[in-house]
Amino acid sequence: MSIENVISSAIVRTFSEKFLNHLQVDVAIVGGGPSAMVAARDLAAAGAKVAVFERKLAPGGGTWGGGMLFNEVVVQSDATNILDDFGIRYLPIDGAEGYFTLDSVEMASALIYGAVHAGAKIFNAMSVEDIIFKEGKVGGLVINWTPVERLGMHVDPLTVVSKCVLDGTGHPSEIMNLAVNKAHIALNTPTGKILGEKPMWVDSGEASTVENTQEYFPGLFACGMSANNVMGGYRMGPIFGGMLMSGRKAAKLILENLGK
Ligand code: 48H
Repeated sequence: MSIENVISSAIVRTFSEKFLNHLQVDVAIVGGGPSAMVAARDLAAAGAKVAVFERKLAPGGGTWGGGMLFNEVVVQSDATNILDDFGIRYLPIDGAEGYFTLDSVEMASALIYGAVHAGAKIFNAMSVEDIIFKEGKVGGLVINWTPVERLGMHVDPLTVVSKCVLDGTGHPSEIMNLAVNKAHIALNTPTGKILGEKPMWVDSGEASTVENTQEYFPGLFACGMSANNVMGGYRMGPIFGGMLMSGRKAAKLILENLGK
């Protein structure tokens, strides 16, 4: 066999095995942002079978760009234990006790590595375009390659069956929107609908991101900015402690749901 064939065969075989093995999972996570990466790591570390579907080539979501492309972010002391779990370093901010800066590239890469190393499988360049909704229950995701989505190619999708779905799609809450607008699900919000993100208020946004991380319909959870958008929380700019704590809370709630 030629080396060219060995390389191609090995890639096709190992990818296919990985993909086949994750067409049915405990938890299907949409989006590979910071909240989702923490959730994926905690879930996988606790023994759940986890697949993450990320639209872009690189997971990490809004982490990489820091604040306005200055590639540093801020995390508060409530969340430094999560940074420690991932081996992410941070520096105190002079005159602002309890707040730290960290390199956003270190954070993004460490979160991704931590999730994968714990056993979560990340499928990048795959977009979630719909949910499975059978007999009133959310049963998983409908996926397609992002280039297919971007080029508007008429190609039918494939599916991933899961016990729980976690919407980690950030500001647009894409899965919750599908749940409300296509499945006509009444979410666990005051109106049953998506309340919509409010303007910036750092402290409130940080607290509400964690509070709003919950199960919004049986088997359907939201974390990070998606949860905040669903429940009408304030935005907070480039402070990421709330995202990390939201991911941890989502994992805890889902593990309880799975009985793990
Ligand atoms: C596959 C998808 C789909 C889809 C979206 O926005 P994120 O970084 O996620 P969070 O909520 O963990 O973090 C939010 C944070 O980055 C942020 O924006 C903050 C703190 N903003 C504050 C402010 O004031 O603005 O990542 C979401 C990820 C992205 O990578 C998307 O590409 C991906 O989800 N995604 N992947 N299928 N349908 N929709």
